[in-house]
Amino acid sequence: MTTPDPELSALLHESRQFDPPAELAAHANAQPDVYQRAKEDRLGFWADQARRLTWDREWDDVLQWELPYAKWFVGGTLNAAVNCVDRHVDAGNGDRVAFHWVGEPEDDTRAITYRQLKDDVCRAANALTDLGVRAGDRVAIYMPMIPETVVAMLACARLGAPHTVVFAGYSADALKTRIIDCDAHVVITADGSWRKGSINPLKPAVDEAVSECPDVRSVLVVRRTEQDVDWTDGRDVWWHDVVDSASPEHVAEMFDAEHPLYVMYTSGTTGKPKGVLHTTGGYLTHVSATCRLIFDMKPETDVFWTAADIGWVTGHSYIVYGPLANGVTSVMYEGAPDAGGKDRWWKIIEDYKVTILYTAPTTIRTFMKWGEEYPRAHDLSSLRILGSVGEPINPEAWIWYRKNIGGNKTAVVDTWWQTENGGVLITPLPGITRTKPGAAMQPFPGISADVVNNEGRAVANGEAGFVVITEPWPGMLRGIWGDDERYKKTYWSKFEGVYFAGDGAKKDEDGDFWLLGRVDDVMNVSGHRISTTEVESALVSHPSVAEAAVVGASDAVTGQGIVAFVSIKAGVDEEGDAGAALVDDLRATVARQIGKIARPRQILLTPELPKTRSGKIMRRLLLDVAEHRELGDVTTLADSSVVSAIADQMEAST
Ligand code: 6R9
Repeated sequence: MTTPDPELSALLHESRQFDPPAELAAHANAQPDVYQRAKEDRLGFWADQARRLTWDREWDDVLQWELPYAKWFVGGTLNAAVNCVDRHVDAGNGDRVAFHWVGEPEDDTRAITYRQLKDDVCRAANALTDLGVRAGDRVAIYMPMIPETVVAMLACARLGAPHTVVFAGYSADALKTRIIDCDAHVVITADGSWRKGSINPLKPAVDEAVSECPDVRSVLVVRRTEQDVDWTDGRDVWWHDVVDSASPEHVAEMFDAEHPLYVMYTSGTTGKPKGVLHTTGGYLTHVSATCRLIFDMKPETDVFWTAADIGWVTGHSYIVYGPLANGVTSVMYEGAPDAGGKDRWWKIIEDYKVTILYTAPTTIRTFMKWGEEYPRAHDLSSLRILGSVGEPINPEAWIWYRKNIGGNKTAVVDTWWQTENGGVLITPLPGITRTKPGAAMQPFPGISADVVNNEGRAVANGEAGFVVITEPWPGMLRGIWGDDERYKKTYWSKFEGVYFAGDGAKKDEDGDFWLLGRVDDVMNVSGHRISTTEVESALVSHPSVAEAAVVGASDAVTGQGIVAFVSIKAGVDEEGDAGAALVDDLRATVARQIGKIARPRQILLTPELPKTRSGKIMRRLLLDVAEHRELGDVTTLADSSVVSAIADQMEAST
């Protein structure tokens, strides 16, 4: 691992700055004294945030910290679903819309009030109880972007049964691995999902996955796309049969603040995904506070839209738990950004008068490619805050976003965080921060972050290094499911006593943070984290493949694009059509084992891969090749002619 080179980053030449919009600043939930308050009494600040939730019993201690294990709000009890739903109804806001749900087919919309959501969550909790789900049991959720997905998650939370939501773009194999790893006995899914006007079947993937999960006893199926599905009697049950008829009365049990809320799988540097564990009180405090202070949520007037998938942590924290804990109205959209036209999003914003939009740079770059005429055709004047998350946002994309979507008047918040963090850690505050396009600026109040060099010492302003979090925070992961050693090794062994994020960053002359991307082998494709090892393993599983090396090459649209270098076994025909067919087959293999999102952008069939003398594949050089750069240092190679041959081949192929 090398320290990121700040000179490689064009970000450094960015000098534009933007003051917070005056109107926003005047009424913002976060006023400038918030930083000072949190600095003077960090735990007191977090306790104040926690008090905005409804607790059944208040905690005895805000924090107990035994490195690397934190317990927050120790002794406190609460129920996450009650905090997200019931208490808003009890406070007289039952008629407020929780979700304006927009289906992909036009005119397929639903408005769900907090009262309806409460009834649905209670029904689902009763139905799950009938299926034998008890506090502590894990439930796997493999669902499209429909309201039932939120209901399913909250029903699990209500029962204290940690959910594990598996992104519906993942394959049967990926689903199986996750079900087995967290030992879920119940799976919730749908017949299919809509994607650009066609049906993407989900139930067959669940059938395939579950055929190898002997402990799964129930599959609860929502009818969404209405095509025929195979049915296993005694195991499969329709949601409309058991949930719709269940009682809307359910008395929620209160759980310890540290009771597990969910497990979310994310890629690590080895092939096996990590089950990141989040618990209840600290997590809910963190996501609720960040919603209120970063997105300045005003439940009476705001319409919030996180345009992300629920299967990503961003969906968990900023579609489900954070906005609902604040009692705000959200938009939830089922489909692709260009379903029904390249202006679909802008039409949604106009129709629902969305005030806050949160999305990823990869999507913003796609919109840039499509052109300004699409947003221009709609009235987007309701917007007041734009958020970005998932990867570094290029200054040009930031400026484009603010100008074409924000009408040059909104605040833009570039929020840095990770699945492991639970909620945002480094970000501007929209009514306070003078923003710099491309910079995530400063740690959120109550968060202690720094940039350190190889020795773990804080770098001076103007220098780059590794992002570390130096104090525990409420939304932090509590471990990796079933793998304590990996938890310690991945996050707490690189530098003593601090959390190692795996990202590079630079602190500029003012001490503001500019994130520079991952320093390990995790790629970021359209905001999805995919490990190089995972894709390599899939490729190598193909009978014709000898070896594979995968790199994430920078890509103008997706952030990184997967480029695979594959050496095939002797005797396998790779000339002409046979080679093309093999490449197709390899892409299909990756799609099957991991998901379509992991299909390489380019596969180069090469006779050999460049290796060190000790046999390690030199991905760094392959990245140079994939990005059409001069080759870096080749002196550690066993045979340097291998990589120059690959470079020639790459130039010939593009
Ligand atoms: C929330 C989320 C985490 C990785 C993280 C970093 C990258 C996220 C970023 C950003 C620069 C930002 N990342 N936000 N990089 N600026 N604003 O994305 O979680 O899927 O776990 O990914 O994403 O590299 O380490 P997750």
